[in-house]
Amino acid sequence: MFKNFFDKFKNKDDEENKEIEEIEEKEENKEGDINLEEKNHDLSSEKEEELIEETNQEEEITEEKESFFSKLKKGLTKTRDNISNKIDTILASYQKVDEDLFEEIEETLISADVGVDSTMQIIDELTERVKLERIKDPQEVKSILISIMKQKLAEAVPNNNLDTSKSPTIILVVGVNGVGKTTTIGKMAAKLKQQGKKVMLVAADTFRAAAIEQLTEWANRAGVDIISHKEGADPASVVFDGIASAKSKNVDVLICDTAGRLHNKKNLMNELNKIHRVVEREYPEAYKETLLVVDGTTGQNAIFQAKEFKEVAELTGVVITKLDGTAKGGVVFPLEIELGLPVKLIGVGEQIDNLMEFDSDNFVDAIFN
Ligand SMILES: Nc1nc2c(ncn2[C@@H]2O[C@H](COP(=O)(O)OP(=O)(O)OP(=O)(O)O)[C@@H](O)[C@H]2O)c(=O)[nH]1
Ligand SMILES: [Mg+2]
Repeated sequence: MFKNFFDKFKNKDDEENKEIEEIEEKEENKEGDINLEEKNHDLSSEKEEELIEETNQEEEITEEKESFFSKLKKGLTKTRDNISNKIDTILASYQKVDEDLFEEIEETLISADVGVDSTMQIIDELTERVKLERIKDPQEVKSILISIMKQKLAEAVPNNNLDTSKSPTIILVVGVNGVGKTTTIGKMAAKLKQQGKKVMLVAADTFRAAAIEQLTEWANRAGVDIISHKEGADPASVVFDGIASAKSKNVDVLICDTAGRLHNKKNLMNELNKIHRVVEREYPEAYKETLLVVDGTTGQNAIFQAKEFKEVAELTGVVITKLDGTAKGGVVFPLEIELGLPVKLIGVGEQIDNLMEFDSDNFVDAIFN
């Protein structure tokens, strides 16, 4: 509307404007030389400022990357001690590369919960590469091992990204009790809110009142809305209400907490199916993620849970929590290599900002460097 208004005004005064422009042009040409000099001066100082700004931005990005990496390293201290330090000691104790050396590396990986299958694949490839590249010095084995571990993860899961760029997105968070579902949801909500997204939580773990209270606390901490019913309510109906509210408030990301305390697989399957049906029916336009949360300190148990949940739900990714408190960070490998599940986030502490995006190269670097 305003544009039309101004356009009209412009037409009316077009002739006058032309005259003024011509006069201004003449005047400008007169002062041409001086202005050019000034302009050049302005341009060079502008460029300088731009350069300084660019350098500052680059420095900020490098600093961010560094603080991300040091946070990751700190979170993985115990796993690093368990894998990297042991491997360093082994390599230092060998004069030449032989069968025993490979066996000791294999034992180390298995004891750090890398999983038998994944370890075998890694060791087979390591043996082959060492032979092919005629490696004689045990010290050179480490960098090859690192590159194989990165390669194996990248081949198994090319993309670990938790995609929240689409709006609306609905994330169902599942997992057995005590693994860290509610805490992870709180951390995720805070992160997404910081990115400028409108987030809403759904308390579909109606198993006990404390679960609803705990999620409400996290919603307050993160500064986002929450939809909840009373203890014992039908979880699918809470999700139904959550979707209705999300639609009316134009929410970008709706995150649903679910109960982990179900008696058996059939119960779990029924409840998750019911929730899925509601989501499909009421929110077909939403991009869906179903994240399984596993507790990193439980090692092989986490793998077992992932297998079970994979059978009853269409998982799009895994969150491994409590990696700060465990030397069993190796579980990433069987989850991705044996089960093909993308690890999308990792929990490295109880605080609101202790949730990190998973990147396989960074992960391997953090446990070896
Ligand atoms: N150290 C550490 N503790 C964590 C992390 N994530 C969660 N926790 C702790 O794990 C405990 C259980 O977390 P919850 O979020 O309540 O787990 P849940 O899966 O929702 O449990 P239920 O609702 O009982 O099924 C809490 O004490 C959390 O503080 C983490 O990354 N690191
Ligand atoms: Mg919970």
